[in-house]
Amino acid sequence: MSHSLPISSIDAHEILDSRGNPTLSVCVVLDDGTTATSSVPSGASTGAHEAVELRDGDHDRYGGKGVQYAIQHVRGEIARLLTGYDAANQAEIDGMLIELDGTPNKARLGANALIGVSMATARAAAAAVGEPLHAWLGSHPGHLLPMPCMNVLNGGKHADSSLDFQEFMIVPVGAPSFAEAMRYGAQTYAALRDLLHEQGHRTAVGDEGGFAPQLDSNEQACELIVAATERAGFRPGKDIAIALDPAASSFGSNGDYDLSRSGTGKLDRAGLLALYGRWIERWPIVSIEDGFAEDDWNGFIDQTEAQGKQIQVVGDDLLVTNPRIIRDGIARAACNAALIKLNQIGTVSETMEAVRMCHAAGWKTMISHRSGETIDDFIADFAVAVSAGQIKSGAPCRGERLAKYNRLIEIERQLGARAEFHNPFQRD
Ligand code: 2PG
Ligand code: MG
Repeated sequence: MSHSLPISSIDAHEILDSRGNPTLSVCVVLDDGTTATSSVPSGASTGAHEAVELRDGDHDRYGGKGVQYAIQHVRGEIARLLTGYDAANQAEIDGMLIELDGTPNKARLGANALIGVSMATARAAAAAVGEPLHAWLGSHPGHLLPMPCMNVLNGGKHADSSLDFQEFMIVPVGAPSFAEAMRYGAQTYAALRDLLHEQGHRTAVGDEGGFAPQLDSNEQACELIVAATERAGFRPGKDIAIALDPAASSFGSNGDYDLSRSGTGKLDRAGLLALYGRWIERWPIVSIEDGFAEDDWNGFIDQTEAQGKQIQVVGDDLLVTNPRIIRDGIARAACNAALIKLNQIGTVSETMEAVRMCHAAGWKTMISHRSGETIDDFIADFAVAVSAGQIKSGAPCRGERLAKYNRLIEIERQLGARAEFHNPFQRD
């Protein structure tokens, strides 16, 4: 099937993300009048090797976080280059963006500029041919809804809580459908709020919608999740499992880790691995992301070897959705899954390539939001398009988090009997 959907104009302007920081809204218009927009998310615990998010650095405006240069690049160089080209040819458009930028990490034009254009182009093409975005992006008919991993307790760089670990997620592994998974998650989240309240903890939420209490230890977070699961009438491990994103680069490097914020103290690589081992025995943990720092490849390799049969070992800051680094990660058996974030690499095509590479190696994938988000729900369609198997978009709380989950509920409804949903952590 060939399409010719020439781009007639591209524009961008500054909007605010969920932390009140500026970001880009990009608009692509086609010759036939189809108009599509996308907006760009932003991380707080970013990997050192992520594609570069271009910020103005003018401290009188948004503390230096303005994105006026990135916007000028979209309106200027990028619009001039892409006008007249076929929006239906995503690979060609993305290749042109990469070449125009000309740097290995998209530092010149900004990955925030590039991903905004790349996503809006995909959306415009899908709209022009009258297909849902997930069907347009999917090279084979993808009908698999992802397992939602909901971050219900926030720590690390995402909250002022006492938790060293950034994310404690609940995973409704026993749910029969995506919509039911959201119900399991939301009811457990509500039970957790009641428990925290009864115990005299704050129930204010962090950046990703999870609670951010002052607990006595990281362990207490897992205890509370299990208690909330039971209180909500679910079975820990059978209905609701736990996934962690310690985001260890934020409390350590090179094999030395400092868990003083929670009172655990300092641990070396082996000590941290042993701690995860005890946790896996004690709680229904199915996945640990960035359990070690991004420069501690040996930590990941050791964990995959020692614990990779029991749990999913996910690389986020380690792999930064970069096909070149993922190839290395696969060769070194550093993980058995990758976190996938479009803005870490900067184009839709490269993100799809990253997912393909993972699946070809037998790795699992989890599509991810950023801690700074907008109501753009691109990642929901993307997760279905690539049969990712998992998604994380924060807690079932805060509109920018729910936008993605609610879009997936809609996709599931639209797919009807064709929709598939299963537990990616099922052991045969
Ligand atoms: C992560 C992400 C998303 P951030 O570490 O996985 O939860 O956080 O967007 O701050 O990098
Ligand atoms: Mg992470």
